[in-house]
Amino acid sequence: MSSTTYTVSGMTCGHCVSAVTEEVTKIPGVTDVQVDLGSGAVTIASGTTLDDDAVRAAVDEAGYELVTR
Ligand SMILES: [Cu+2]
Repeated sequence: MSSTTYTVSGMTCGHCVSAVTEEVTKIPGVTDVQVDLGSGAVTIASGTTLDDDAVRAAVDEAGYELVTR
């Protein structure tokens, strides 16, 4: 079990938060997703090592941009 914090740009409201949470939750192995709207921090807990490309793709799918890692 590990957790990684990424930064996502473009989120402006609770709807954005739920869109990102929904897509990221679909990544295999992800057990929890916490989004801080103010800072854009997205903390992802997973049972396996996260694939940064999968996170990037999920955030992109939601309509936002991964700005770190
Ligand atoms: Cu929004």
